Amino acid sequence: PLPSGRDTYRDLADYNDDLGRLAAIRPDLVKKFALNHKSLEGKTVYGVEIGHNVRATEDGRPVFLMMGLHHAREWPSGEHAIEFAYDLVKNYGSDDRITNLLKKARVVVVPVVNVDGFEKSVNDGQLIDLRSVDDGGTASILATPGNAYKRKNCRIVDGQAPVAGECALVSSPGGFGAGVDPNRNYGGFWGGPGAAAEPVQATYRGAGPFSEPETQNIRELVSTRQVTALITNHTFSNLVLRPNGVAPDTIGPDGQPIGDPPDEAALKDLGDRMAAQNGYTSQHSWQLYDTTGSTEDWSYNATGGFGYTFEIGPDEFHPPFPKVIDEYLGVGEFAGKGNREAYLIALEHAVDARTHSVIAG
Ligand code: 0X9
Ligand code: ZN
Repeated sequence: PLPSGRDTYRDLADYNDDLGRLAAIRPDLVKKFALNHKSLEGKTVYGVEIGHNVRATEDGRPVFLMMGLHHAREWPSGEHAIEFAYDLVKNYGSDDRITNLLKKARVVVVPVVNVDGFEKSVNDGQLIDLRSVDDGGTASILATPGNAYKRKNCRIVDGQAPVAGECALVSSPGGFGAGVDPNRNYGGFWGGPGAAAEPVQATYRGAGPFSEPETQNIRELVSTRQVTALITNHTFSNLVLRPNGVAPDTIGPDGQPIGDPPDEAALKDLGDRMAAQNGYTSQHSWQLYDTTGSTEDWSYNATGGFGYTFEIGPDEFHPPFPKVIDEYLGVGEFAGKGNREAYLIALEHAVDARTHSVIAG
C-alpha cells in the first residue's frame, strides 16, 4: 500500500485535509503553511514543510522542493508528491537514511500548485481514454464534456471563455479554454519558443512573466529558501527532464546562443541516476519539444538549484489508481521502477548541494 494507505484519487479538499493531518500526526516534524497568493478564484494554496525540529527558527538548512499539478489534468503528479510527504513522515525515526536526511535538509511539498484548474478537472471530469491519441489528446478533449482534461489555470481573458467568469475547458472553436499555462509563465526565457502568445492556446504564456498567482507563489517560495533541488511532477511519458527547455543554439536576449547550462554534466548525472531508479528516459527538456517560461528553467537559471520535470507514467493523464500506487512504490507492473527511490536520490543531492544566492522575491 501507499504510505498514506489511500486507494483512490484525492480531490482538492482531500489534499488540504491530508496536509493538515500530516502536521497533526507529527507537529515537531511537519508544518502546514499557506503560500503567499490566493488563486484567482480566491482559494488558498497549501504546502507542508518537513524536517527535524521543523518549527525551530529558520536555520538555513537546504530545501528540497517537490511540486505537483501545475497542469490540472495531470492527477498522478499530485499523488506522488503528497505520498512522498507521507513516506518521509512515516519513516522518520525508524529509517536511518530518512531520519538523517530530515536532520540535514527540509523538504517542502506543494502537491497542488494550480488549485483552481485541478478542482475543475477532478470535480467536473468525464474520463475518456486518450491512449490512442498522439497529439496529447487535444482532439478528444474538445469533444469531451466536462473539465477532466483541463490543463491551464483560471485566468479569464476577454473572449476566451464561453461564459464570462467561467473557468471552462472548451471555449471558441479551435481553442483550449480559459487560462494561462502555469508552466509557460515563469521568468526563465519567458516569451520565447514553445509558448503561445494567444490566450486560446494550450501553452498560453500569460500577459507577462509571473503574471499569475501560481508562479508568484513558487517564485516567492524558492526566493526565500535555499532550494538546492526541486522536482516538478507532471504526466506523462516516463521522462526525467533537465534544463533547458530550448536547445543550446537558441539565440538568447543578448544575441548569443544560450549554450548548455554551466552545470550540464552534474545535472545530467543526477538526472541519469534518478532515471536509473524509475526506469524513465533522462534527457534535456528541449529534446521533448521547445518550452520557455517553465518552472525549472527559471529556478535553475535564477538560483543554480537543480530542477527536474518528471513526466510520470507511460501513457495516461488519469491511470487507474492501482497503477499510480505501483508506480510510486516500484512494484507490480512497475517492479524496480518506482519514483520513491528517485525522489530520495534528489533529496540526497539537495543535502549536499548549495545554491548561488537567495534572490529577491
Ligand atoms: O509542456 C509541458 O509543460 C511539460 N509537458 S506536459 O505534457 N506535462 O505538459 C513539459 C515541460 C518540459 N520543459 C521544461 N521543463 N523546460
Ligand atoms: Zn504537465
